[in-house]
Amino acid sequence: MRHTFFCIDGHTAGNPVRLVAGGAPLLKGATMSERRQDFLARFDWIRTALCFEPRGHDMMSGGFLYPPVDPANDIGILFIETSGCLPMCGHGTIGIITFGLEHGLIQPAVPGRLKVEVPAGTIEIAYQTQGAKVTSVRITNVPSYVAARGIAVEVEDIGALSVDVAYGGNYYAIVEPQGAYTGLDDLGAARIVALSQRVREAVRTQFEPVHPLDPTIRGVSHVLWTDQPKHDGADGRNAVFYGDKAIDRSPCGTGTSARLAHLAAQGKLGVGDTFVHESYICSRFIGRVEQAVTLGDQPAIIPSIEGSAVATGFNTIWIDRDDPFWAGFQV
Ligand code: PYC
Repeated sequence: MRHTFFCIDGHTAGNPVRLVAGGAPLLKGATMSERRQDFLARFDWIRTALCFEPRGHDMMSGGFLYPPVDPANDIGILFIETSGCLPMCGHGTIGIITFGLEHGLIQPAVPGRLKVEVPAGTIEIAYQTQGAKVTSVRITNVPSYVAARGIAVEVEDIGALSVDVAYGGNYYAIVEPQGAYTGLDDLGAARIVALSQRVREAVRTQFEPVHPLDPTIRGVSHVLWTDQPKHDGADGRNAVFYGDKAIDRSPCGTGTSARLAHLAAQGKLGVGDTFVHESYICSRFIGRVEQAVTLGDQPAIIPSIEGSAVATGFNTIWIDRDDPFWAGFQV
């Protein structure tokens, strides 16, 4: 038996995005969060088959378009990634919206603007075009906040670290330069991956954040290492670890949102301030603190992130049940 998925592949600021434009399963649920739970229960093999080797790789990420649950919105997105089905993915949204608009899969009610349902909530999009190309996408994201400060961890090969946890659509362990952590280039990619695995595990043994309004969103999934910017015009650089071995090639939309909430909570950013974030490979997103709000009883901000994406081609992917690796594998 063979399943066929028609995909538009590309990248946002260097990180892969696979928009699965044909083959999305019908999902049950009155919200995208409930549809996410249904997908995880019944269709997670589609995610592993499309994201893991041999059809994907450690960084693979993407999503499906769905009709919105609320007709006042334009579209729904369900994200898939090596790490699971994220509640929200910033680089994925920028790519999916770009490819969806460029290929006529998304029809905006108001040109230049979209309301998009994702499992973490409803986000707003403002986009610019030049001819048939989408040249920039700004996401006004879900409320973002700091969930914990100063979690002390002892990590093999780097020693004692103090870690904060912030939410920007996923929960991030945030590590600022301190002690033996002197900057990203001093660590190098292989060590960032190895240390991030340990930091995430050490934080998880002490603290499990739970979203104030949606208890299905819980737990630290990503690690964000902060650093000074490398180039003029940027305000900071990061390396974001996700899945088991990935470093985000983009500055990470939900990571940038979490970092904006983190800096706002420290009094280093206020409403209206922008923060140009460089990724590990020095691609950029422009973050901005849009609004101060509350989330449950937590002080929070509404951040926005702007970036752009490039489609690299169509990809018709078969998952053949006779293939010994039909559901994908990880090493
Ligand atoms: O851009 O939000 C993001 C993201 C999450 C994981 C990888 N990228």
